[in-house]
Amino acid sequence: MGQKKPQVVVTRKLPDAIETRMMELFNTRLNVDDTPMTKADLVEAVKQADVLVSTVTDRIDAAVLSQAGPNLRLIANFGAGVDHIDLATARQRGITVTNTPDVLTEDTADMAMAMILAVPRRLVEGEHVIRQGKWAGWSPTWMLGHRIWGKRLGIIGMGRIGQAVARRAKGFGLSVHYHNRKRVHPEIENELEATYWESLDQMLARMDVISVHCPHTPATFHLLSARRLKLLQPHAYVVNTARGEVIDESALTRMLVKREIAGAALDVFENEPAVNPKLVELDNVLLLPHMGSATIEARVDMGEKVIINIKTFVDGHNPPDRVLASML
Ligand code: 8YV
Repeated sequence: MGQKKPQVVVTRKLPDAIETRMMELFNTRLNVDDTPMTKADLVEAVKQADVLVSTVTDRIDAAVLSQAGPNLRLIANFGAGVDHIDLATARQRGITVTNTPDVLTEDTADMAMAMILAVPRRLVEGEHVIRQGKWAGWSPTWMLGHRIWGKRLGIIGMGRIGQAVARRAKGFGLSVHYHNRKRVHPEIENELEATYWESLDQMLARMDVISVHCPHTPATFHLLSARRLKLLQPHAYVVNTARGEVIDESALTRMLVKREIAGAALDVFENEPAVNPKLVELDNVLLLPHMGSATIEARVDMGEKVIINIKTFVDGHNPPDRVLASML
């Protein structure tokens, strides 16, 4: 006789192939019209589910978890970042949390690299000129941006994605600098020809481009504070594909408005999907709607990871991508 299938509640629409496989393997409740769940929906979901498949748009805080039914044993997050889940409360209640690292590394790094190139070379501005019918023809001194080759890139957070960005940056002739809680292995440092800065403040003051790749945790909230942003050189660019909360968005916006730094490329924001309206008015800023891992390949692979995490967990094993509060 087969094992009883777990009740799995999926909070958002996932790729078809993933949903179909989940329907085969588990008692799955899908969200086919993809309406983001309200707090009340989430409470209902945690009451019913053995396993909750969450995404970045679900705020699974202590208030939600306090209403979880006795059966909720696993939150299998679709995504690498877990800052929307109260991990401490989950642990207290004996709920395991898993995520989907690795499979989105290369795509997110591609997006970061594209953003590192796009603002200094004014890609979006140029495109707008043509679409608005304002191109009067080539001129030797018009639409000049800044060279990337030979400049210094400061990476904040040298984990998987930070390293993948560093490899790309090397190919574009950038010299790689980084700040991380821990210095990475000398072999990796050598391969990337990367310079470690124990002091983030010192690194910020010397870089041409800063790219953020650390998770959002209590320790990294507003890591790029108003004070630290002031350390940047006036010709510096800031790129963020990690989490909006790592940068004080209001302070960054004020500096961009006053042209105290050269520009920014942001794929993530403090209050998504809201974007500071002042940012939208600026031409030295590229704004993207949290698209870092948005390839069909990444989203299918993320779904596969979710399935593997659930399957191993319900079969009584440690799921491969357990998130431990001590990792953060
Ligand atoms: C995902 C992300 O799209 O994985 C992450 O942490 O930020 C994104 O790439 C999102 O989290 C899916 O839940």
